Amino acid sequence: MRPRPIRCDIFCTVIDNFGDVGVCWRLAQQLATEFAWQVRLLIDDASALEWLATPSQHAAVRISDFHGAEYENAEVVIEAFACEIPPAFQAAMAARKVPLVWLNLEYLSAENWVATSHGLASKHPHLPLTKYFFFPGFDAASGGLIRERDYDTRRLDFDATAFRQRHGLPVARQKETVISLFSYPNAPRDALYAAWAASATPILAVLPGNTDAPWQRDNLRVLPLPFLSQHEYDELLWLCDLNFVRGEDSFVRAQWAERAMVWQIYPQENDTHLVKLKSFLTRYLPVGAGDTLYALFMQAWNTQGTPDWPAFASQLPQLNTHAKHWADALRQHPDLATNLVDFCLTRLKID
Ligand code: TRH
Repeated sequence: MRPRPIRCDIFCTVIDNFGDVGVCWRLAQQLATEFAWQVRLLIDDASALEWLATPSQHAAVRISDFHGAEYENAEVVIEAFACEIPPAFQAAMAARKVPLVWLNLEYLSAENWVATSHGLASKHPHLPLTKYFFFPGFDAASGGLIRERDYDTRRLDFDATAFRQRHGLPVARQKETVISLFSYPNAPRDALYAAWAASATPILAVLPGNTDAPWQRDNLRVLPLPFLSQHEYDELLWLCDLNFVRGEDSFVRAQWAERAMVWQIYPQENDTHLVKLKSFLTRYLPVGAGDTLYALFMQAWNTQGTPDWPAFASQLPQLNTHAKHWADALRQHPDLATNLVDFCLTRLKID
């Protein structure tokens, strides 16, 4: 008799922006299509899925409202980003006769403490339940990064010309640098636009998720695009010579894209995000390169400074080579969904 598929509930609340839903949707898709798990996404605001998901993806994952959903005996329950599963649901989990695995999927961080926190167990204060902390990360001591099995195939099949036509990108000018720009409103974009306009070679900036009209100033053309599906957003990252990304998920996708990238980290109180930014740069850059033009540019981008575009642009070829080596090194570790499945099956005592 074939074993019954693992049932998995993923709880997600959308705090702001799209990272929470973006990560949960990717994970849900992977567990369903690559591991044949029966996945339900319990979410308080599914509106972003209208543009983020492709129509065919909807068949793979069931979507329920976060509040009031009944426990259906799932073997694995994932609470994304400490979103607090409703108490009645927790009580129903505790009443299950056979043990289940309850995970809290945490935010991505490059900080060293992740290695000692990943996989830690925490007993529920009064119910017979244990919750495990599952940390994404950049090395083997963490839960890894989301990366789909078909990522390389999709990339090989990517047709840049068709993408340009589909999204109305203008005919490329000679020596044009194509840049995607996805940032928070407080990024010093005007300073960058001024530098791009004054650039010696032409620049096309593509702004996904932006409803402004296209505009042009000197050597800069700016093309806003509607939000793309996650699949098409990957394609945009592959198309571009440089990608500005933010938060968590687009940041990871830009790394898989093997292109130079500039990251705007999600801002936190007391500037704790700047510590996290530094931890990432320490990992990402070769030893002793903490004060390179690249690090300075990224710091300026994250602190409303004035990013030195000409200096940065002169490093672009080396940065692209580095991005490839970085992705090669990351690929040596299993991806997050594979790690998560192993973790759960071990605890469920299933081979
Ligand atoms: O939207 P974000 O700023 O999300 C943030 C962060 O995740 C942050 O850590 C979290 O605390 C906060 O949300 C609540 O950036 P992020 O993480 O890149 O998420 C954007 C998602 O949208 C990602 O899945 C990529 C996707 N996307 C598209 O699919 N198409 C697009 O056109 C664009 C611009 C993004």
